[in-house]
Amino acid sequence: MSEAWTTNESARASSPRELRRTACSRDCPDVCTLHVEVENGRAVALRGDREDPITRGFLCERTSRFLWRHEHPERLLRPLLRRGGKGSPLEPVSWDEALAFAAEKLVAARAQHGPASILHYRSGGSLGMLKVLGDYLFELFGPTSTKVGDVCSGAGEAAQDLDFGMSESNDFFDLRRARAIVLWGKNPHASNVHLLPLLKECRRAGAKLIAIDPLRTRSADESDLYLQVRPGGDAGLAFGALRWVFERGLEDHSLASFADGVDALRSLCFERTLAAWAAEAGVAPRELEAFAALYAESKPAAIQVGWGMGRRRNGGGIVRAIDALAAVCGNMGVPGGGASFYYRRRFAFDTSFLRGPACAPRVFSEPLLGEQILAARDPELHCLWITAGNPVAMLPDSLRVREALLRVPFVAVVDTHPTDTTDAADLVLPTLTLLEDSDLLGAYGNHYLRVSEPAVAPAGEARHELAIWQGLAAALDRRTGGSALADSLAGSPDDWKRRLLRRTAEHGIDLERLRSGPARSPFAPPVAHEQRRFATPNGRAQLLSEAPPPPPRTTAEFPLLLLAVSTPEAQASQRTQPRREGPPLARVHPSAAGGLPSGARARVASRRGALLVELLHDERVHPEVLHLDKGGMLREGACANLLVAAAETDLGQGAAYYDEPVRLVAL
Ligand SMILES: Nc1nc2c(c(=O)[nH]1)N[C@H]1C(S)=C(S)[C@@H](COP(=O)(O)OP(=O)(O)OC[C@H]3O[C@@H](n4cnc5c(=O)[nH]c(N)nc54)[C@H](O)[C@@H]3O)O[C@H]1N2
Ligand SMILES: Nc1nc2c(c(=O)[nH]1)N[C@H]1C(S)=C(S)[C@@H](COP(=O)(O)OP(=O)(O)OC[C@H]3O[C@@H](n4cnc5c(=O)[nH]c(N)nc54)[C@H](O)[C@@H]3O)O[C@H]1N2
Ligand code: SF4
Ligand SMILES: [Mo]
Repeated sequence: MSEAWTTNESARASSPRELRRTACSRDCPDVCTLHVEVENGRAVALRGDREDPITRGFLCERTSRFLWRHEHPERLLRPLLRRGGKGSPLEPVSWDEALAFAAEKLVAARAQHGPASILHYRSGGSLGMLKVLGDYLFELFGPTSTKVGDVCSGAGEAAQDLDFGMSESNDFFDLRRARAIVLWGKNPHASNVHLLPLLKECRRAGAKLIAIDPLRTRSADESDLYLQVRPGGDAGLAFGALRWVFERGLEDHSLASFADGVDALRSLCFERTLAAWAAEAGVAPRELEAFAALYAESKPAAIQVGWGMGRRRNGGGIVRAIDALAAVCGNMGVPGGGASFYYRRRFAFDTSFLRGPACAPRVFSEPLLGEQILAARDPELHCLWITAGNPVAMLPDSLRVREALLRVPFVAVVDTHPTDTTDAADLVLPTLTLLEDSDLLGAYGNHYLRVSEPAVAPAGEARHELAIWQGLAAALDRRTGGSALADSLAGSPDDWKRRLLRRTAEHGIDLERLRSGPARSPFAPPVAHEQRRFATPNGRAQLLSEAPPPPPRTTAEFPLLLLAVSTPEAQASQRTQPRREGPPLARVHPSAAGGLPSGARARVASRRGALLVELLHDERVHPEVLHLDKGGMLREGACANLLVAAAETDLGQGAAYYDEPVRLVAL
């Protein structure tokens, strides 16, 4: 259990306060160590651990306010079932009834239509590694259909897999050795706040900061050089910078010894003038040159590639172009360098009991989920099980996703709070919040491993996900005879943690060690791709030889591109504070408001739909962009994704969220 002790402060008060330590499990690169103050069994305050080298004693806005969400009156506290079928209200039922109902539906679907008629969809409500046990149950029961692709980082990871054999980053603190740092489509003030103290430190030590973003973010203000690139124009910027480098012979002198495709890349860069590349990027030629000079002449230089850089039709190609710039300038496989996109968070854990999508009888592409469910035949989809995700609000083409859920005869959702997705579900099962949960965590923005342990007891009848899978396994076994599923899932959360930690334990990182604080993964070298040995088939970096298609052109009919990106206030669709009254705010450059005044209500229309918004003029937004907050839901009238067509990225089956042309329509 968690360490617990009485503070001096609370010793003075009559009711003792305990401090409990756990880890934040949200889909966030940081994975903070949390201190939870508990009074009479209730969490009353949250703080960031001072000793955790990443957390440094502070939390982000969304989690410092998490108690609001944790104690929200709408919190799911009992299983809920639509007894009267679709359209009837969700009514409380016992766990036994809920699990028996689910088991009956799953067993009938498997018997009558085969395991391909069942799909388990899991998303990022928690980064806890024990969440894979839900995947495990569906694999054992089927294997059933599964999702493939990754709307979050699929394109970027696939790009780096091609270029470098894997997507991996130098140690978090290695940034201290960089002479220049590029925040390429990355807004740490919103989505990676524990990078900020390190960036500040690096700058004080003399590193130059470069920001590239169609939105002038706070980081842009703090940088030495800011380029307001055209949305999706980044490949042009990278190729232009590469041309500048090749023209001056500034490429790494040993490039040919570790990279394939140098000549083809060079020819590609010389196909256009610097001015033409700058035009594609939407920046002035002198800005492109200033960027190329600062990046190429600062040795070493580190690029921090934002996770959103791949979320375009040509997003994989864009990340490949950035990778190529890093490699050509000699910044790969060296301290202080890198094109850091992802820290391999799952790699340390032993999940060898899972077989993965290769064993599935059918796969559904995550970005195309709605249309693929509707189109599914032989068999049609009969059961959809959704865990830790709100696909209706968060996947593209929200109305189509909702239509698909309403069409599937049985939809079960495991969540902590009501969402657009529970609104379309037949059965809703309540699970634990991050303050109640017990799990193992690996971060995707640093190499630390951490353990979460319950700070408070579960609210109402909410259950640990493992207990839900075990209950469902037993109910399935009862219907089919035997005990195979329940036997396979047996064990406490700690038993499973130990199982997943088998490999790290050989290096001294076992459960007991993690309980004393975060530990760096023993498998992550301080410098990724060390000695410029890459995990590609021939051990060499693979430079791209073809330019990705240019970014989408805005048209007279749809003069803006929708950019709905992270807001500090929410974790995707999970709010931790009340929503402001009225329609969501849409920010546009004053020159792009079509004469509508700031504060006016208007409709944002795309080819897929329309959304009522309140307009805000904002000089910081690129004139071709309409900015909304990520995470709005249909139930709040704020769902940006109802505007977005479902389309896959060029690589990795990601979602092209940021390519949607829109226009403002006066009311
Ligand atoms: N507060 C908060 N934090 C979060 C999340 C959240 O919802 N809220 N989500 C978490 C998750 S799931 C993830 S994956 C990460 C999100 O990681 P990201 O998606 O990378 O983060 P964002 O901050 O949404 O977007 C980063 C920046 O990319 C810029 N950008 C968009 N298009 C382009 C382009 O074409 N070129 C360039 N150069 N820049 C572009 C945007 O303007 C934005 O400022 O953050 C995590 N952290
Ligand atoms: N327009 C636009 N759309 C985007 C993005 C964007 O930048 N722009 N970003 C995309 C990205 S990067 C991502 S990762 C996705 C995120 O998409 P989702 O992962 O679907 O996002 P959330 O809204 O966080 O939904 C997670 C749900 O899990 C629940 N939950 C929390 N903890 C637990 C738990 O322990 N167990 C279970 N079972 N449930 C839990 C939460 O209450 C919440 O309802 O959205 C994508 N959608
Ligand atoms: S959401 Fe991220 S930054 Fe916020 S407390 Fe959790 S891990 Fe830390
Ligand atoms: Mo994400």
